Amino acid sequence: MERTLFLVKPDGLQRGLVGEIISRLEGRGLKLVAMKLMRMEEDQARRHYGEHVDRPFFPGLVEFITSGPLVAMVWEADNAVEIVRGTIGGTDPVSSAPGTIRGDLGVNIGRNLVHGSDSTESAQREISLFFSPQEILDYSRSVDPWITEP
Ligand code: DAT
Ligand code: MG
Repeated sequence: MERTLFLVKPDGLQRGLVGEIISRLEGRGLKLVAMKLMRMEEDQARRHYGEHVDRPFFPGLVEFITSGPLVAMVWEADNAVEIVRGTIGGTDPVSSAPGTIRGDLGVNIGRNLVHGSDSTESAQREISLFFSPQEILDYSRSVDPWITEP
C-alpha cells in the first residue's frame, strides 16, 4: 500500500483550515495512518526542501514553514501520492483548478496551505524526516471494501 507525507502548513493552521483540509482527504477515502501537531526546526525544513536550496525563494520558504505550528500526516491508499497531489492542485493557487485545496482556499504561491510528496521516493524520504516507524499505525477499516474493490 502506498503512503505519502502531507502537511497543513502554518498558514492553513493559522487560518483555521486544518479540519476542512483533512475532511477533503478523509472524504476521498484515503486512510490516515500518522498525524502530529508540531513546529519544524530550521534544519529539518532545509532537509525537507533540500531540492530547492539554490532557488531564490528558498530562504523565505524555510522561514515560512518554521514560522508556526503545522500538522504533519501520513495518508495511505493505492496511488496515494498521485491522489493527494491531485486533491492539492498545482503549486500556484492562482492557476490551481477549482475543487482543489489550493484552488479553493489559496491565492498566493508562498502561502499555498499544504504539502504533498511528489513521488513514492520523495514520500519515503519525507515520511522518515517526520515520523518514526512506531508512529505510523497499521490498522484496517470495515469500510475499506466500499472504498477499494478487494
Ligand atoms: P509543491 O509544493 O507543489 O510540490 P515545489 O516542490 O515546486 O511545489 O515547491 C515547494 C514550495 O516552495 C511550494 O509549495 C511553494 C514554494 N515555492 C515554489 N515555487 C515558488 C516560487 N516561484 N515563489 C515562491 N515560492 C515558491
Ligand atoms: Mg514539491
